[in-house]
Amino acid sequence: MKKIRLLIPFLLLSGCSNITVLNPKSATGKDQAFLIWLGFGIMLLVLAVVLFLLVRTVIMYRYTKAREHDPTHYLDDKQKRNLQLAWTIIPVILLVIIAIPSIRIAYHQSPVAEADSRHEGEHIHVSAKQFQWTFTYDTDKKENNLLVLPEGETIILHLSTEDVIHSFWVPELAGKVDAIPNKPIVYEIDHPEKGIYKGKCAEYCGIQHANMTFTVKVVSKEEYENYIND
Ligand SMILES: [Cu+2]
Repeated sequence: MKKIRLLIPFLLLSGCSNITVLNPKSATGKDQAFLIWLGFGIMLLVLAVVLFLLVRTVIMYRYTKAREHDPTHYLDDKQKRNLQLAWTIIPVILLVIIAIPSIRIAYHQSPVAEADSRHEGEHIHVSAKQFQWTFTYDTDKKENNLLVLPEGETIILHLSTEDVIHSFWVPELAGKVDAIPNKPIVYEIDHPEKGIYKGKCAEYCGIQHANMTFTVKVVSKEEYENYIND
């Protein structure tokens, strides 16, 4: 009972709100969620096999007066070799299964320096400062704490900061990406879906950090054009 009471504050502290990164609304977010589920699935598989073997071993090779309790004692050399091969090769295969999509997605999504920006798309400048986000469009339209995006396009964000390090994060779309002083970087969001999302600063940046939030509105291409030409 005492142990259960000890657990309660941890449950409260863990926060029970929806895990929005697992409800992605952009191609970028979907790739990230895929990696989370892939890693989680393989972890569950490994856990199930290890628990099964543990319970099986504890029962099959439990101590009795009649025998010694060394499981490998009952295996011949060939069985031991096969076991060692299995627990070497299978983890390598699992790591390769995780590594291939991880490297592909990480390479595709990594923020790059301005000079290395690779793709065409809607360019938007994102400037962070304590404790506010400013979004500037090609038409010189400027707005604080509201980011409007066209649905289904490739969005190219040019991230910069006027003071300390901040981190751009829209859990349902993409992020977290640091905005670093004197080092503008480019980050892409692919194919956002229509909707209204919450964004926040994900790097502790000062006393009002928790209030450094913004709203993301993904609208049709037409509404977007009207907005930035307004
Ligand atoms: Cu911040």
